[in-house]
Amino acid sequence: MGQTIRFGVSLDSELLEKFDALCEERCYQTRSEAIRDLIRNTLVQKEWEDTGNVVAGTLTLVYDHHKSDLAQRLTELQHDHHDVIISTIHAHLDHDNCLEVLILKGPGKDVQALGQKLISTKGVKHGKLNLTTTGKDIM
Ligand code: NI
Repeated sequence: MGQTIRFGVSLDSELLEKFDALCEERCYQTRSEAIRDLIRNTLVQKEWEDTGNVVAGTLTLVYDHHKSDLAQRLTELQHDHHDVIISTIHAHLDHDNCLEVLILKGPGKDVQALGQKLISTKGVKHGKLNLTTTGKDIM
């Protein structure tokens, strides 16, 4: 971790008002902490865009396990990509619906491709991939 540097930011007053309102809404104690989070989020996003980097993330899927061979197809896809799946949690939401959360880690392009394959599998009602970083290069 480097030393802390103070720097000034020039900003339109209306934009600053909106930013301060956002800081309050999101419970930031100081503008600095909010700006640090914004910078970190942008750096994390850049990491995923650079698809060769290793990313971590979760994929949430909701599906009806009665739908033809859907559960089996999802399991097969997961076995085909076991190298990027760290863990899977399955919850039976109700009589029909299942919720699955996959914890993923691997090259950005592989994690995103698997996420897209699973989400677009016919019969999946909802899917969302949330990517983050291993944090290795971010303070
Ligand atoms: Ni289930």
